Amino acid sequence: MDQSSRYANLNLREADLIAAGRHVLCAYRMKPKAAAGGYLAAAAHFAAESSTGTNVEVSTTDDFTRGVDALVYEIDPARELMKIAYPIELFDRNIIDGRAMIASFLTLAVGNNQGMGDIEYGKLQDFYVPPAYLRLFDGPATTIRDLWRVLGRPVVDGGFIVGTIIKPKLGLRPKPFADACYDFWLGGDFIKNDEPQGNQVFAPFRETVRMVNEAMIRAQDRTGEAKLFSFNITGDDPREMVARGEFILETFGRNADHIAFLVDGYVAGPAAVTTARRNFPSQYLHFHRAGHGAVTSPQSQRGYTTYVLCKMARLQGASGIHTGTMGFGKMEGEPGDRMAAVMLTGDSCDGPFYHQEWLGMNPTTPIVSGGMNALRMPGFFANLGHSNLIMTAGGGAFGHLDGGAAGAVSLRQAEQCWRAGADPIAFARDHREFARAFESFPDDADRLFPGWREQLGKAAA
Ligand code: RUB
Repeated sequence: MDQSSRYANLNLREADLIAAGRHVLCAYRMKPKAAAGGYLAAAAHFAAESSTGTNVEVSTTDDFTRGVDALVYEIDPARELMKIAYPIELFDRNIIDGRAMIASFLTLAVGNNQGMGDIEYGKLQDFYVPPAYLRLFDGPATTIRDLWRVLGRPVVDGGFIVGTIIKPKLGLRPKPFADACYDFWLGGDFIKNDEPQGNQVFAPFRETVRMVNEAMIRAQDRTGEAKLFSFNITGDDPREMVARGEFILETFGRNADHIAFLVDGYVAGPAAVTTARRNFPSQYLHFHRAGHGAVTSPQSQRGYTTYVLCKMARLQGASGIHTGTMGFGKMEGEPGDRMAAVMLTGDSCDGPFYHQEWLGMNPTTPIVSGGMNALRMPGFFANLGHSNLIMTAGGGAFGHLDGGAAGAVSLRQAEQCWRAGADPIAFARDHREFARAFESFPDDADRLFPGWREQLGKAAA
């Protein structure tokens, strides 16, 4: 059934829709199946299934219903581009406080439409949120400014936060885990749990938390610097997340503001993110995105993009989210991914299809992670253009030949090298830990800095 007379209006102008402020606008890359009856008919069915309709007309529809239909307002079949306007009334709101929820946005915009029989694929590329809907989202309660404050830095342009992920990913008992933390903190600022670390039988949660607290106190005493830890509190059950969070804060006591809470926001979903955001509004909320590649990868024709994931995370209230390494690390990504990092921190941002005004909503820190080491960093920063962010390098710290503390120092020196605009090989001559990164990661050194062995000579040995 062709529903385009009801669910499409190609005369609508995007600028008018934005000016009226009553619709969430979504841009998809969509391809219909051959039997769909043409691009517009498929698009209209997509909009129907994502709002008030189904594949047939139902007798219960009335005039009010038709007033909240989602409408296809632009198509470009050659580019597989389809844009849909969703009236904001369609989206579910909390009964407890009238606030919006990302679960409802996803249920409509990336819900049933992902499995329709007449659609080959439809992937959400960008979305625009009008002010009347934007203000219903929590947004971040804490930001990188809170971490800079703990570190004793300026709260504007407080700079690079040197981080790691305790490796190995699994298999450390509490003592070696805490020892690794102490070692890294001698040179670095921030440690996060690797995302599967929690309450394994060989590393009971409470014992590990107590030992990390002791390691933090020792590292702070030794260095005279504040240290930060991001604990994984992800769970299927909100009560489990709250129990973990409360135990951590109680254990860290006077250092509780040095603690971030990490939530695996893709696998555990928006409910888990909001559990952390609302139960612990004073803590930095670290959105880890393990699993997101299943839908965000350029190889995946369905789902949504990394940009969309990041935008949803800011709305939900993530203080920071992983943005990938933009092609400089081990995970999929490309230099153009910086658009997501810019969107997360700005107040007025251009996305791939839409301009978004954030109206003062707190920013979300880009967290850069995945296969980074000191040698890959100068290129990364040159592409992004700033270093007001958190980078966590697991292999890049604990894979350093001289251990975690030297690894941390090499990461800090790499950022200094970029900021000074120095030639990395020349900089390495009088920065020992950075020089040793060349020996530690020789494949990267050969690829990025051919001739480094001859030029560095003894400095790296
Ligand atoms: C990093 C690591 C992180 C990834 C996730 O370890 O395992 O979980 O950063 O990727 P290492 P992303 O530094 O040893 O590679 O940040 O892209 O979500």
